[in-house]
Amino acid sequence: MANFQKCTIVSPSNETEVQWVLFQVIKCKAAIVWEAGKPFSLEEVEVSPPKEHEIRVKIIATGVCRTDDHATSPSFKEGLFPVILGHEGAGIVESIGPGVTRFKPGDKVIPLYLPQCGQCKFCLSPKTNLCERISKAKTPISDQDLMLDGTSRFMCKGKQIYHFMGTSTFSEYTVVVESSLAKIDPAAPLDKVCLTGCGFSTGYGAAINTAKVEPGSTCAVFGLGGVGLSAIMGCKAAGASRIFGIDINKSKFALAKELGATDCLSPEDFKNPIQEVIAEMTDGGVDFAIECIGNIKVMKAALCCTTVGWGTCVIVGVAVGEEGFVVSPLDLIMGRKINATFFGGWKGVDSVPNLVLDYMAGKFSLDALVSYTLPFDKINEAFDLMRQGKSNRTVLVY
Ligand code: PAD
Ligand code: ZN
Ligand code: ZN
Repeated sequence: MANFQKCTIVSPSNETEVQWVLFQVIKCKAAIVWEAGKPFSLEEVEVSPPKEHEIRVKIIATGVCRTDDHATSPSFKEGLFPVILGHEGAGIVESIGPGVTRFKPGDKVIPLYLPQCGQCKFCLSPKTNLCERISKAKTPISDQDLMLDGTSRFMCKGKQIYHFMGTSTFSEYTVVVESSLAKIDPAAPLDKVCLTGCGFSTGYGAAINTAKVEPGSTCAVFGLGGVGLSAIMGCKAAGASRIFGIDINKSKFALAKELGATDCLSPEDFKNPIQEVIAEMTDGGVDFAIECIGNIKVMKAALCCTTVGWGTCVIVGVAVGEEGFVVSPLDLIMGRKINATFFGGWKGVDSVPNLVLDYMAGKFSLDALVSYTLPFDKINEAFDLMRQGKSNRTVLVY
């Protein structure tokens, strides 16, 4: 009887029933990247039962974020392969491991790539949303390639497959640690609120929590993908009076304006560098600039388009394989500030359930960010749409 437990299980058709179940390996569909730079390969994987303080989740929907694309790039040196990527998912708890108290089968949940253990010095401080479980990672997206016991819960063709960011939502079933999971409202539509698992929360929080955009201020958001458009929503919610949306892809401008941008600019339309153009239009520079691309040159431009005295630049974009950029001490002495955000500054276990409720109460739109909803099997098409600049977010449903 050692492997049998009485528990509520969720069937593939999402019905719940109480059964004595043998905690067994589940065979399901997943998208594996076998080598850097290679497309996603749809495979049948074996997903082990959750161990102590772990939860096995049936993923219902997952967004596709640029960070997953960075992680497949050969220039991302810390990447481990074969891997199951995906970090913007929503699902239903299928089974729980020993010691789990906050969740039960059937709960609707969002996996969190930035955990909140609730006990470490970072979790206990209101100054950061970092958690010790991830604080020693070389890069924010290199950690949690395996579970805490140093093993994987995924096998395919006899090989161990790496996890990604502790979430691996490109698998129909995934296993996550209890502190990497937020419980959300049972009525939440999972094919929309999955965006609170990354893109929306990051951009919106970059404006509200990290930049701390003020009423009546001027803002510039560089990059109008899912993250940048969410930053525009954040600037608007914070009461900014003028919001520049900057992108080289002008097809992004209409939605940016709908969501709150007052001026949309393409750097390619001007002879002068975009930071000079913005400074001229704003009497010396904006109060807040937010970089949502992951391009070192644009990060520098974002800093330089802020006003001396108090201009704040927030970096959101992840630049992989890049050296960094030089900041002149004079910029800092003249009062410009530079900051960056990890998951929009939110402590996920506490905040994501509230963001979901705010969405359900109509405080902001996630629907506008979803350019396409596709079946999971079309994952490579979803990435092509992003690379071609044709989508802000594609949501894949299982
Ligand atoms: P995306 O690729 O959907 O959007 C990027 C946008 O930038 C596109 O609209 C591009 O056209 C535009 N763009 C590209 N180059 C330029 C340029 N030189 N000048 C102006 N515009 C340009 O990406 P996304 O919205 O999914 O993600 C944006 C970045 O944020 C990306 O680097 C991702 O890795 C990072 C990210 N960071 C966090 C975090 O916690 N810090 C979380 C989520 C995503
Ligand atoms: Zn992301
Ligand atoms: Zn912690």
